[in-house]
Order: sequence, then structure tokens, then C-alpha cells
Amino acid sequence: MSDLIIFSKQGSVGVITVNNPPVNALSPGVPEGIADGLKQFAEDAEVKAIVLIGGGRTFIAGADIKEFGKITSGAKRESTLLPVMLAMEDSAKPVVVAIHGTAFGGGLEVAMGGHYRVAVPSALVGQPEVKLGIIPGAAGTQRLPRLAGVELATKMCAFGEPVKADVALAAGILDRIIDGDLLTGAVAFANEMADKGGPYPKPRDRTATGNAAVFAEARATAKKTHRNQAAPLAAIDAVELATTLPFAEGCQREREIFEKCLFSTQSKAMIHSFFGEREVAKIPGIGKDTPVREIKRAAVIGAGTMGGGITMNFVNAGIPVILKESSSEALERGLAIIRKNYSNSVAKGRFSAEVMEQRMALITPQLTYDGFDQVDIITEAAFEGMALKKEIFAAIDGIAKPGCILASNTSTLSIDEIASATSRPADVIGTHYFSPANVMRLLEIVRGAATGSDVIATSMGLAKKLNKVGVLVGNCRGFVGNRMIHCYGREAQFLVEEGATPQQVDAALYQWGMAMGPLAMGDLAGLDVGWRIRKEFKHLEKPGLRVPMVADELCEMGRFGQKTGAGWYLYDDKRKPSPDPVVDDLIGRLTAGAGIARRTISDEEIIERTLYALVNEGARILEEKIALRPVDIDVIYLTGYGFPVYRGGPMFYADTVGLPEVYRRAKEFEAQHGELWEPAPLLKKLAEEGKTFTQWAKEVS
Ligand code: T1G
Repeated sequence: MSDLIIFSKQGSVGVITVNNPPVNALSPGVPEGIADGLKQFAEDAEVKAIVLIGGGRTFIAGADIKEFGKITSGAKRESTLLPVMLAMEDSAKPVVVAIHGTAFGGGLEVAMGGHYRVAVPSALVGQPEVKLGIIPGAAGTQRLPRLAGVELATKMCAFGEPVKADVALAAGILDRIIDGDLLTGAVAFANEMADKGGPYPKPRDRTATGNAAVFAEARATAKKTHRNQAAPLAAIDAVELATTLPFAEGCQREREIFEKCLFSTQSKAMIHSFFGEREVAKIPGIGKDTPVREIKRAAVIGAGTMGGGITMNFVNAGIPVILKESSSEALERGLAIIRKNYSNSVAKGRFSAEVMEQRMALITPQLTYDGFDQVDIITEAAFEGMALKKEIFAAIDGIAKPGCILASNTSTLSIDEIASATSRPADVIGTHYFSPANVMRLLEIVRGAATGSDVIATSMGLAKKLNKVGVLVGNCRGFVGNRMIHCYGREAQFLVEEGATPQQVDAALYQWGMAMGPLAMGDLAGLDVGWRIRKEFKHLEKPGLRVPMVADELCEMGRFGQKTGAGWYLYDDKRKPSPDPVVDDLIGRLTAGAGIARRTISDEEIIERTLYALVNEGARILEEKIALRPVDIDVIYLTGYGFPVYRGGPMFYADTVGLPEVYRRAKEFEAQHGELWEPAPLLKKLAEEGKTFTQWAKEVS
């Protein structure tokens, strides 16, 4: 018995406890330990039943994802779980699997190898493998349809969402819900089953009845909701095989499909994303022992789109908010938007009207700073102008209690300059939310030169509490996300000036995988936002450097995008976009005036010019240490900019293209378009050394 697996006895029931914190992953030694336990208790005449349970906070949460890299690099073969489940099913003594926390992936597959499954009411079961670009690889697609029926099994395997214990009980995945102590309940159930006598049910002996309509509908849904992703469709294929092949053959075919997915670039990208979202929380020099400040009460200044969304984040986490505006109209308007957003969620069944009222009751709307001396964090979400922000920070500096964190939601302005308006720059930090703030998971946390480590640690912890992915970034214009998106949008507009239509640029990037094309995204965010920032920074623009021409003209025409019914596109009352000849004429007129000879532009050039511009700026950001690691940039794009998860983020994507190729194209673009395309020194260096950003990150960490 290794320390990964603990054997014990409760009366005549043998108990196998998995002890592999934090999530009891099926790391090497765990499957083997379970097999040893089954063997030992099979041979123990005193034992009449067996319980398999997870120690700590959860049952088995799946295969050890860290092992996949060893498989795809050829270093090892996946330790097959299949024999363990067969041994469970073929046990002469009843095997009861006791579930709490999350029985995910291999965890549910192991559980389905048992004769019976019991769980606490809060348990979740699922096959989330498609979120890693793979499918269940240990008979999950073969046993689940036999246990729960094809419809639920297809949904669970194709889309990866877990089901709650009560749903799993009703579907036949679970045999009993245990109220009270799980082990006690599981042991009692095991004794009951042993007393009842065999033969004990083997999920693999059941049949899965086919349903062509279910598979067809699932495929159609997957193509819409998981556009371009291979794994959901592969999972549906595997479940369908369970309805046509004998179990053993089905498992063989499942394995083949699993391995094909595991070795795919999509899966590598999605595993990179999974670990990346957790790696960004690890900040060199700010360890787990860094003191954090308690955030029990908050205040938000500004009840506009962002301030309202930020307020919702806090109250959703149970933190009361004083919401301050400068006028009753603005305050009422902001509250109405919050109430409307919550009503929409209630209408969709996300939570009850009572919960909505509880959350609304946590908001104290007002026009003054009353109570600001009692809160633990103040988040400024006012107009994006430095003068106003400094005025606000000077005011709250004189009111806020010692230790209160002063945060700005600025999307581009200098945190250091904002902090200079206060007497406490160590308490000042940027918390840059992404619109809609109550939806987008990304939270850029901007450290100023003086920001204290405890303020950073507190803000990173607050991000998790608000159900956000907090990424620490340095202080520069646009920080990381917006600084890079500026280059991406610039190239998109240059391509339109040089010959592509707006819809061609947007379609090329949408088909590549972006959630939305760059021009349509500008119309959604509001072209006036960028317009205002360009005017704010006009004095910093390098003379003679080419800048996009069309967007400013569109704004001069009052075409701000969706909110004015017209921008790059025309919008109907349902905000459906359509190309606008007025825009085509404007583009033609401006480019003729600038002497630009329009030409036919390929989709490939659109992809390269926009995405490599992201990569080149990302490389500069890494050189300047504005982002800690390439993966931080990837996570920012995956969680805040609609970058497709199966591409892994801009820096991971560049690694899959190969930096020598990215560098080669950047040099060509530099020759064609000038210094804006000067390759970043880091890109040049890694390309010449034949390295990837990932390898570089390991070397410098
Ligand atoms: N393998 C390795 N490490 C894992 C892991 C896993 N399966 N799951 C979590 N971790 C690490 C994670 O990186 C973090 O590490 C720590 O555990 C806490 O995780 C055979 C092939 C279970 C819901 O996809 O969904 O089974 O940052 O911060 O918020 O056919 O972890 O502390 O160093 O996420 O409480 C299928 C993935 C695998 C489940 C817990 N299973 N995990 O959430 O904690 S493929 C999954 C999760 C498979 C079979 C196939 C969540 C969680 P660190 P955490 P959490």
C-alpha cells in the first residue's frame, strides 16, 4: 500500500481511500493502489464488501493531466485504467464507490466500474474531457450510455458539463444519496448489498440503445457552440459506437479516438489554457504567506456600464457595495441596468427572484461619499480621463480609512499618475474589468511602482472570490490586453484601407476562431471609446507614422457602432449587422486621397497581419516585463478577448506556427509597411535560436 492509497476496514467492509491531494487525480500509483486493494480485500475472508472513497475534499477528479505531456512527448504510455474497472466489476464482493466533491473524467469512469455508486447531495459527476480537447479514455463513453441512457451520456461527454447528484440519481448513475457522513452511509449500503447477495450489477453488461436523432442534434449543437473544435464531435462518435459495438470493441475504438485527440494541437492548446488559468495566480515574490487584507465592504464610484457590472460582481460574491454617482439620473439609470440584468438571469432560471432582491439589497446607491470611510476597497469606474480620476483619488484619499484599497478600473491610463494624486500610493492598484464586467472572466490587475505586495495579493484573492481570472500586469499604456489589441485593430483597419472589405476581415478572423471580428468588435464596444483615447494621446503619436484613417471619420459622422445604429456596419433594430455602401465609399475616398492602391487581399494575409501583430507586441511586453510570462498573455486573450481556447492564446499559437515563420513574415511586413512591423528583439532572438516562447519562459523563470 503506497501513501497514495490507504486500506482500512469498517467491520466486514474493506475501505480503499485515495489519498492524492489536492484532487485525488489518478497519478501513477493510484490506479495500481486501487487494484492492490481490490486484490487484498478479495482474498480477505473477513471482508464481504468493498468501499472506494476519496480522501480530502473530493473523490477522484480525473486522470493526472500533467501526465499527458509525457504521453504526447513519447516519454510514457498512459497507465490504462481499464483493467482496474474490470477488476471492480468482476469482483465477487460488492464494490460501492462513495462520491463527494467532483467525480470528473477518470473519476467518474472509475466510479462506473463499481457495482454501485453513492454520493453526498452536493457531489457533481461529469466527463469534462472535451474541455481539454480530448474525450473520456477509460470507457466513459461506453459505460455512461449503458448506465444513464444515450441522451444524457451524449450531452455529458460532448459538452463536458457536470450533473448534480440528484440528476445523477434520477438518471441511474447513482444508486443512493447519502445524507450525513459519506463513509458511514457507504459502509451501511455496502453491508446491505452484501446481505442481499449477488450477482452484482456490471454496468458493462447493460445495453445502450441508439438514437440517431440525439446524435444528429448533438452534432449540430456542437458545431454551433464549440465551433471548430474536434473533441465534442469525437465524443459523440464514441458514444454512438456504444450503441453498435460490443463493450470491449467499443472501448478499443474509444481508445483510438482518445489518442487521436490527445495528440492534437487543439488538445495541447486547451491543456495549456487549463494550467495557464491556474499558473497566472502564482506571482514570483508574492507567496502564499503574503498578508492579505479582508474585503468585507466595497464602494464603487460610477454607475455606468462598467461601474454597474463591477457592482454586480461584488454583490454576487456577497460583498455589500456603496454605489456613488454624481447625479440622480445617472444613479437611477445605473440601478435600472443592474436590475434589468438580474431580471434577465431570473427569467433564464439562473437564480430566483428572491436571490435577485437579496443582491439588490446589498447595493446602497447615493450621491455622496457617506460611508466611504468604512469600506475595505473603493473601485473608481468613472469617465476615462486623467484629470477626473486624479480629482476622485485625491478626494477618496482624504476619506478612506487606513488600509482601504483604492482601485481604478482605468483601461489605459497610468496607475502611477493616478496614485500620485494620493498620499498612499502603496494602496493604489488597477483592477481593469472587461465589458460586460459582470460576464467577462478576465480581470487585469495593474501593479503601480509603489503598489504594496499585500495589496496585490489581496486583489488576486479578490479576483478569485469574484469568480474572475486575475492576471497581474505592469503599468503602461493599455497594460497588456488593450496595448496588444491596438496593434491587432490597427492592422485590421490597414487591411481594409489596402483592399479588403470590413466583412472580409471580420469573416476571416471569425472563421479562424475569434469570437468576433475586430471591426464588429469595435462597433460593439463603441468606436467613440477608441476615438476618445486617440484624442487623449494624440500628442504622443510619432509624426509621420501611418495611422488608420477610417474609424475617426466614422466617428466624425456620428457612427459609433451598434449604439448609434451604424459604425463599420449598419445595424437593424435587432442589432443585426449589414455592410454599408456609405462605408465602402468612405474607404474608397480616403484611400484614394492617401494614394493607396487597393489590391486583392487573401484571408491568409489577414490572419497573419492581425495575429502576428499581437504576437510581436506581446514579445515586446515580455521584454519590458509588463507581463510575467507568455502564458499570462495567453490567459488574458483567452478570457478577455474571445481568443479561441483550442488555439491556446496568441503566444501559444505563435509557438505552434513556429517563431522562425512568424519572424520571417514580420520581416516581410516590415519591408512592406515600415517600422510598425519592426520585429521585437525577443521574437528575433527566439526565432534565430529555434526556440518557443514556452521554452524561453522555462529558461528565464
Ligand atoms: N490533473 C492534475 N492536476 C489537477 C487536476 C487534474 N485532473 N485537476 C486539478 N488539478 C490541480 C490544479 O492544476 C491545481 O493545481 C489544483 O489541482 C487545484 O485545482 C482518464 C483522460 C476538480 C473542479 O478535467 O475541473 O480524466 O494550481 O484550482 O477550483 O478518461 O480542478 O494548485 O498547482 O482547479 O477546487 C478530467 C480538471 C481529466 C478535471 C477542482 N478531469 N479539474 O477545482 O481547484 S482527463 C478534469 C477541475 C481524464 C479520463 C480522462 C478542477 C476541480 P495548483 P483547482 P478547484
